[in-house]
Amino acid sequence: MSTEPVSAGTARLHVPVVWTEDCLRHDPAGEVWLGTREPGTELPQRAMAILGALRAAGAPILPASAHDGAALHSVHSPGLVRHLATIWADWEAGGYARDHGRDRVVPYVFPTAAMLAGLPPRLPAATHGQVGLYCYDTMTLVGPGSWEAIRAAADAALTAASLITAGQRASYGLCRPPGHHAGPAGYGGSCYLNNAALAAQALRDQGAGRVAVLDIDAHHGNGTQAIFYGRADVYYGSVHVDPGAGWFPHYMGFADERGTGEGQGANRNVPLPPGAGDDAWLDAVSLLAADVRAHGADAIVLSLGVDAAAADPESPLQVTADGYRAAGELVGALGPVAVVQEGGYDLDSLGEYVLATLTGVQAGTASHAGTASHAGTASHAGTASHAGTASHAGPVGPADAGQLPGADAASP
Ligand code: SP5
Ligand code: ZN
Repeated sequence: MSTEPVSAGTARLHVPVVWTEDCLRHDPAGEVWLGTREPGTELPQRAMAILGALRAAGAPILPASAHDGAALHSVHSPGLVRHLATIWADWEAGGYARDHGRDRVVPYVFPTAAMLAGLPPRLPAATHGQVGLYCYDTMTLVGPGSWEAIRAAADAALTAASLITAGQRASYGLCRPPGHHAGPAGYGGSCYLNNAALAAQALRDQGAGRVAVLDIDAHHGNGTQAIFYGRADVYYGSVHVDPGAGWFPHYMGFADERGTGEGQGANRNVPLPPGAGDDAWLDAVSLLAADVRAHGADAIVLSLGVDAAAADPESPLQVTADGYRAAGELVGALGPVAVVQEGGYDLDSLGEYVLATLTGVQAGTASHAGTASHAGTASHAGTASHAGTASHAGPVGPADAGQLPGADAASP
């Protein structure tokens, strides 16, 4: 190994990549934007592009292990989970596809506050009415294989979290569909279940006293924010294109959203103007990293969207692959990191950007190798001699497991 020539471009990636082909089964077949069906950008080829780049870099690829439905209820309402699991079968049984030419599930009535005028939402009798209770936009379609992929993505994130608990310094869940726009009881933004939130909650349940979710997708992770907004034990920090400048998710992601109750101060949004590049973006990541150090975290979940890339069609941010590598290093230095894939839609550069980020995470985590109190137990080729566990006072900040609210604080 020491005789192997290593240059920046060819360094091996040792971060275990969790992947299951079921993630390819979701075929949204476009998105309805402003009333018109468009081809959409959340394609199965995204996952293949990422997988190809990571495989070429020598990363170990591990299968996701299956988790039961109850694992999904740790951050989501049973109603949402049941809806996602059954809506396609109901849609087919209702003849919407066969008799009416509606080949995907799309809502058309939404129980907004403006409609309900204070009344509680009921579960509509009609299948086509029910969709709007759970799905908050028209861009997040459900089809025949969607549920299998949604489950697989959640499994990948949960497996990545378990690897951290077992002692890995870094892990990566190649999740598709993405998750950070999915909230406790609702989905949208091409997201169905919140993979990163599931990973964060799993890390808590497996012994991490405090967890931080850092979100560097180009869009604000409104779902993750909503899930943890009232909690001090899971910090959420996000850098994203300013929703106040007209960008999705439009209604959330502003700088004055700082958490509520016990969670006051444990939420931080750094909105950037359209056109912002590496300098402003990395300043924001540094600010969030400092916030995590001040707050304390035994484990980190990195919501990795690479749609801040200059070439990405879905965001006006102009971040380079070097910028992402630097961000990965900053985040990796904070503690053990479970990386979870979010957005990123430029098929030509996606793989390069994810690899750059994971390479940075790997370098960053090397800076705290051996600082934790006992060696890890995970045994994957190429990742040996890692120290660190999520269940002990972590490499950063105050550790205070035991005084913090438990998992039930997140019950939707
Ligand atoms: C996970 C993630 O990155 N979700 C982002 C969802 C944001 N989608 C916003 C779509 C806005 C409309 N797209 C414009 C297409 C123009 N042809
Ligand atoms: Zn995004």
